Amino acid sequence: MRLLIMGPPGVGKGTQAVGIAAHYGIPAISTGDIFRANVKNQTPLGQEVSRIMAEGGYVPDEITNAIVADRLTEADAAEGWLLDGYPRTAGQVAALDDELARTGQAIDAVISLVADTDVLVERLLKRAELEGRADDNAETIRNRMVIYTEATDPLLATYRERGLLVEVDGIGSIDEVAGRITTALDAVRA
Ligand code: B4P
Repeated sequence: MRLLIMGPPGVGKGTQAVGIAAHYGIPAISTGDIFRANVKNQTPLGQEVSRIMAEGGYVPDEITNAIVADRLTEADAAEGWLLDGYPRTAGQVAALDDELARTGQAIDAVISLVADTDVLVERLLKRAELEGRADDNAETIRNRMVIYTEATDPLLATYRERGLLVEVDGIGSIDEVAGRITTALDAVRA
C-alpha cells in the first residue's frame, strides 16, 4: 500500500498513521517527526527549521521535498509507505508526482481526516499541557489553521479529482477513527 494521510493540525494524522502503518506492514513517514528529531538533535537542518516550526509556518518546499525523496529510497519503503503530513503545498504535490513517476510508483489512496476546528484547537491545547510542543500555543495554532486552509486544504480537490480521496470522520475515540479508516481502505483494496 502507498498511502497519504492528510488533514488539519490536530486531526489525528500522526496518531492514526502509526496504527495504519502497522496494519499494512509499511513504514509511517512523518515529515513533522523528521523535522522535530532534527530540532531536538540540533542538526544544521534542525537549526534552519526550528523557528519556522515554532511559529507554525511551513518548512520551504525544496528542503521538505528533498527529505521525503531521500527517505523513500530507504529499504523499508520499497514495498509501500504511508506519508503523514506530506504533501502540504501544491509544490510538494508536484514534486511527489515527479518522484513517483521517476520510480514507477503510484498512490493507492489518500486518507482525508475531517474534524471541526473547535475540536482541533481543544486537542492541541490539551497536547500542549501533556507534551509541551513549541508550536502548540493558542497563537501558533491559529496560524497553523490559517496556513492549512490556504495552502493545504485546496490540495484535497486534486486527489478527489484523481479518484484517490477517502474521507473519514476524525471525531470519536482513537479506536473508532482507526476502525473507520481500515474499513474504508479495505473497500478501496477490494
Ligand atoms: P505535524 O507533525 O504534521 O503536526 P500536526 O499537523 O499538528 O499533526 P500531528 O500529526 O502532530 O497531530 P495529530 O493530528 O496526530 O507538523 C508539525 C509542523 O512541521 C508543521 O506545522 C510544519 O511547521 C512542519 N511540517 C511538517 N510537514 C511539513 C511539510 N510537508 N511541509 C512543510 N512543513 C511541514 O494529534 C493531535 C492531538 O490530538 C494529539 O495530542 C492526539 O493525542 C490527539 N488526538 C488524536 N486523535 C484523537 C481522537 N480521536 N480523540 C481525541 N484526541 C485525539
